[in-house]
Amino acid sequence: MKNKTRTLSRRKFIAGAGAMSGMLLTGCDTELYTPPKIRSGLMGVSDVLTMASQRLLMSGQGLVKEFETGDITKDFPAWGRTNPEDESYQKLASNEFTDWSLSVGGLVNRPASFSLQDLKRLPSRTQTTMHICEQGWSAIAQWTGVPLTTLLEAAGGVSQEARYVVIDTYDGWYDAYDMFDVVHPQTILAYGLNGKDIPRGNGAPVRLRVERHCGYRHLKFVKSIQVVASVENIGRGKGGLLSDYNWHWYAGA
Ligand SMILES: Nc1nc2c(c(=O)[nH]1)N[C@H]1C(S)=C(S)[C@@H](COP(=O)(O)O)O[C@H]1N2
Ligand SMILES: [Mo]
Repeated sequence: MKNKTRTLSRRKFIAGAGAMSGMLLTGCDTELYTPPKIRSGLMGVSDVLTMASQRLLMSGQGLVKEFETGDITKDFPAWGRTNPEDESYQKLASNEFTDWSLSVGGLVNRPASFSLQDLKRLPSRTQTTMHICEQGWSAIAQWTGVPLTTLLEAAGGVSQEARYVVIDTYDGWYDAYDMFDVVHPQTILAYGLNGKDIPRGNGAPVRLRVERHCGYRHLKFVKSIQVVASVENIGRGKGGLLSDYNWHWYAGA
């Protein structure tokens, strides 16, 4: 956020619209997040992951509010891109994504590819959360998917140098997530929306849920995942499509 005042007034606007009333932590509330205190000074996230004791790291991280199923918004919007034109995507979609697979590469110990069935066989998490789009709407839905940490562990864990997870999608969006977001318990690769497979418009077959962030970071139509030490060589090097092209979500929205 370059301009704090405008960011805050934007949030006040959302609160004024009643979308965030009574909520402590929610999507977009990145300012409230304080990095956890770790006893022995600096400790690489990769160490923490390989020690399988992410709880130490996560203990300082708040969860966003989770709602009851009765709070779910009828007809969750399909917003932004709703059907990637990409030829390979269309081919996969025409076959119910049976041939879809997610490659997990880069700084993982055992690069691997996961089919939708593989993902569904891994331990899952279900969460009912409020999605807040920076363009002025919000809605509650229940998402089911694989925690990103679980997936990285299925790929052998990450190496010492790992700092970001970069996600590419079938409509050309990409973004990078730091390890605090990656190990956050509510960061999942979702394949279910309100108990059913995610519909095309909401990012079929798999979309990211990264609950503390605004709508645009919840990438849909996930294509591949790579773990990197730096975002220098990703896109134009600023860590995501929107930063690369100077699109600031609060500008004029
Ligand atoms: N790949 C991709 N991901 C995307 C978008 C998009 O156009 N393409 N739109 C973003 C925005 S701005 C929002 S608010 C949410 C919308 O998710 P929904 O369509 O499930 O409501 O997806 C985000 N992820
Ligand atoms: Mo959005």
